[in-house]
This record gives sequence, structure tokens and C-alpha cells, in this order.
Amino acid sequence: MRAFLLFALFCLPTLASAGDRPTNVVLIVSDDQGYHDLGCFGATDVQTPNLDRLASQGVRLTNFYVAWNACTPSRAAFLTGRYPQRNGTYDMIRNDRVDDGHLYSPDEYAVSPERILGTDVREVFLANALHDAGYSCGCYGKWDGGQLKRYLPLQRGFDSFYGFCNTGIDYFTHERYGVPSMFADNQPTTQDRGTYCTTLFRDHAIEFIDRNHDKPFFLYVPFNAPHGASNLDPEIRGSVQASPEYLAKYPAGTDKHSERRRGYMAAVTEMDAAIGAILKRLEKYRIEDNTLVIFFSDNGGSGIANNEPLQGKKSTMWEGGNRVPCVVRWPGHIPAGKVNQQFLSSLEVFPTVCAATESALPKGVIYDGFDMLPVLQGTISSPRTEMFWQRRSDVAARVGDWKWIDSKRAKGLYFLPDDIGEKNDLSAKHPEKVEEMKRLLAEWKSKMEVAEPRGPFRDY
Ligand SMILES: [Ca+2]
Repeated sequence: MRAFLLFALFCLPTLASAGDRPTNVVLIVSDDQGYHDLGCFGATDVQTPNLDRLASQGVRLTNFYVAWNACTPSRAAFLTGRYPQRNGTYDMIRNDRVDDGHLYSPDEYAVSPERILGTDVREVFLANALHDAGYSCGCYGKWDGGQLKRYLPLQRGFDSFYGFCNTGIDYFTHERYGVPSMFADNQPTTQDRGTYCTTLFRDHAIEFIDRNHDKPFFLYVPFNAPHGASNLDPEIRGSVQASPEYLAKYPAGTDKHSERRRGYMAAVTEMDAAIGAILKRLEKYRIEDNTLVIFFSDNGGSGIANNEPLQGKKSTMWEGGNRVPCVVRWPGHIPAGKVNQQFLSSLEVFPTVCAATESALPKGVIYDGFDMLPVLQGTISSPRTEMFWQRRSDVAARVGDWKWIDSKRAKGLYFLPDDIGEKNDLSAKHPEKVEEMKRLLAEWKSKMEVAEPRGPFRDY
């Protein structure tokens, strides 16, 4: 017992808050936000006062990666704590015929991939672990993990859900290329059609805090902002929609590109205001000190986003596809106003949240990350020394400070400390390093096939 008490004393800063106040968790995810599109990451054109304040009260992670360079697998990876190649969600769940302007009829849609596919039901989601630990769990926003009932948030540990389950919508009609897409809990709904979706997700998140402020909770708010609107109308398609109030905060564009950039910036600022309202609600109930807040983008910025100084965008294997802005705040546990340049990833989120909430990490599951709190506290260097990415035949590896890419749109070997923009291909100069990367990638691929107590997922 004495040993345990000593252990508990030494570990106090990493465990839940002292006294009888368990740690709450607010996980906020933006969609396709550029690495440079927050004030606290260097933006001078985009206004993000609330994210900037969050960063000033917490730590900014500048060397933080997601596990896939686009939406669906990136989200399944951090929600399960496992590489896409391990959890089985290793590609988009998406009806690709919309790319050719096809409007799915209800009958076609009913049997289409994005209607019937989802993340494996044997996967254990973060909300499952927290729910088992006695947490109330709410999800408001872009679920993107499947639409059949067995794939919905209420079957994944959440007690409450409002949002859409495919990979993008029109911000006002809530349709995805003409298909109504909003859900309330397990049921489709069109009751809020016409209301800007960021506002709806904000309001549901705030109501969730109102209902749960006096008990432990996990609030997951995956905004779809600033993802392009999923509308077949060529005037809307690919643009980012914002409400008139927030558009008015930015000058009108002088051409199509600058006008689209304006919509994007307005959507980011409107999301930032929603984040501010959620954070303010924590203050209202004086629970901001025992609430761990984690924010990051689900993948690199696309199209009109700004990923400077990184090269490439969403869906590429360049840093601009997989390295994302991330901010973590936990007053009294994580130092305020710091920049952390350690090599970390979204795979760390699951074990980190379990550690902060003293929830048991589910048994019999192989995790690909670790509790990163000691790294954020500055007491240890990051245990992460390597990370691998695969999207069909595109692959990339980061090992130590080296990055190697073999893909259709990007290739080469880069030394990131000297070349964060991946401009100087060193593969001819260091062929031995390329060989090492290829060998480590092959080893990683074979590890992803390894069976665990529940069996190999990929072959299920
Ligand atoms: Ca995305």
C-alpha cells in the first residue's frame, strides 16, 4: 500500500485532478485545416482568437501527424488508437461517382459504399473505454465512420449524437451531393435544414456540457469546417460556406480564388468562435481546470488552405498531407504557452486520454501510440521514433528525422531538420538510408497483418 501511495504521489501531475473532480475530456477536430491557418501557427490573414488563447494556455505541437492524409481513415485511427492498416479502415468510405457529377437516386444510394460500409464493429472506440469508466460521452459533428446503425456513435460508446455520418455535406442543406445526411442519435433528421451546421454542432456541444457538467464527460466535437462543401452545384462545390456574419469579417475577393479563400477564412473564424463558446461554457461551470482539451486538424489543408512552410496538401504524402496543427490544454498538468517540437501523432490520443482520465486501456487490443502527457510536460523525450503511411500504392515513412516518400505525386528522401519543406531530395546521396526505409516499411506492413486475440482485421 505504501509503495502504491508513493507511486501515486510521484505520478500525481499525470493523473486526474486532485480531490473528487475527475478529468473531463473535450476533443475538437477541424477538417482539412491548413498547418498555417491558425494565428498561433503563424497565420496573419485568418482570425482564430479562441484557438490562439487555447494555445497560450496550453502547448502547441508543431511536429504532430495524423495516420492518413484524408478524412475517414484518419478519424478511425485516432478514435481506435490504431493504424488504419491495423483497424481495417484503410481507405475512404465514399461514393466516388460524385466526382463525375453523378446524383445518386435513393435506391442507388441505399446500396452504395458510403451507405453500407463502416469501421469494423469489433473495434473498440475511445468512447467505449470512457463509457466503461463511467463517463458520459457526446459526439456532435462529422462522424464519418459509417451510416448503418451498427456503425453509429451510439453503438460506439457515445450516449448522444448529432451530426452526419458520411464524409462531407453542404453546410446549410446538410445534404451530401443531394442526399439528406443529418442524424440525431440513431435516426436521420431534416428538422434543422437551413441552419449553418457549425452553429448546430456548437449548440449541441454546449447543451451536452449543461447536462453533464457535474459528472465526468467526454465531449467529441469533429467540425466539418473548413472542408469544401459537398454540393453538385458548380458554384458551391469545392467552396467553403460561411454565414453572412462571418463572411463580412473579410474583404470581398477580387477573383474566384481570393473569394474562395475568403469563404474558407470565414468558416475557420466561425468554427473558432464556436470553440470559444464551448470553452466559455467550461468556465461557466468552473471546470476548465479539470478538463483536458485537445485540438487538431484531421489531415492537411486542401485547395485554398495554407500549409506553409510544408509542401503538399491533403491526400499527398508530403508533410502538408499528414502533419497538422495541434493544441493541448490541461491547466496545472501541462505548462502554458509552450511550443513542443517532439515527434508525436494522433495515435497517441487514445492512450493519453485513458491515462488522463484514469480509464483502463482496453485489454487484448494492440495500440500504436502511447500516453504523451510526460512528453507534453517536458519530463521525457517522445518515445515515437517512426511512423508509416500507406494509401493504396502510395507509401511514406518517417524514421527519426528522416522522411522517405514513394508515391504518385511525391517521391524522395528528405532530412526534415534542414528541409521541412521537402525540397532537397537526398535519395541519390544516401541510398543506404532509402534501403533502410524500405526495409522498415516492409517490417511495419508485416506487423499490421499480425493477429491479435480478436484475429487479423484486414482479412476479416
Ligand atoms: Ca479531412
